Amino acid sequence: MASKRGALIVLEGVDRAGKTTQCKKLVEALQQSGRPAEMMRFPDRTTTIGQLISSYLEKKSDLEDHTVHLLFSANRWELVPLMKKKLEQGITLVVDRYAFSGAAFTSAKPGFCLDWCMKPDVGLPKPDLVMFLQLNPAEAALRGQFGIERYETSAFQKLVQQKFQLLMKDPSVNWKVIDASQNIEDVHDNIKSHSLKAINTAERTPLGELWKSVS
Ligand code: 2DT
Ligand code: MG
Repeated sequence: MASKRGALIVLEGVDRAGKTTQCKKLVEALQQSGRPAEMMRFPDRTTTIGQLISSYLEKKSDLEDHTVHLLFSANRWELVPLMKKKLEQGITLVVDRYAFSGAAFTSAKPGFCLDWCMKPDVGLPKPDLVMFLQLNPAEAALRGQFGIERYETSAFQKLVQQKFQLLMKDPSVNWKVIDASQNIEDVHDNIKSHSLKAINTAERTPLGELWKSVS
């Protein structure tokens, strides 16, 4: 029996916008309303590739910039079989960061163009919905200091934000910008209503392939 597939829902945004909190709340809300849902996050630091990435982010090791970019992508590809299986089983996946973070972060480094950065992720399962949690730097600063991991500086985050703005111009991706400066519950309600729509649409639409039109 062909059952209804789950939706692939991604949350993106700059540091401290509340992605992880909102992913957890969304999964809980979906489950409580009787919709099977699970959370995933990228990088997934639990795999062998993920451990290389984690050590790089913690500055315990150095990796050449192209190399680490490809590892982030490989870390998504290695989970694709599992993601597809879960979606086919009707489970909605709520994902904390995806290929958009991959392209935005690496292309914020000197010498990288957005196009090259997108290439390794072309053909990944295409999210049914990508919500960008928008928070301006002044408001982000009120939420506390940056951490000590790689990329956690205001100068770099500003460049990343600009790259996200470019990625959001792509009409082949279902982007929704969420005002992350509201309180947690209001942001959650907003995210939930977009997600419920996406889940309904996904039930009668085949899973797409990301950035396939990129030449
Ligand atoms: P967390 O703090 O969310 O664990 O992210 N990053 C992430 C990349 O540079 N490329 C990618 O493909 C992904 C998914 C963003 C850890 C950092 O890793 C960055 C922040
Ligand atoms: Mg972080």
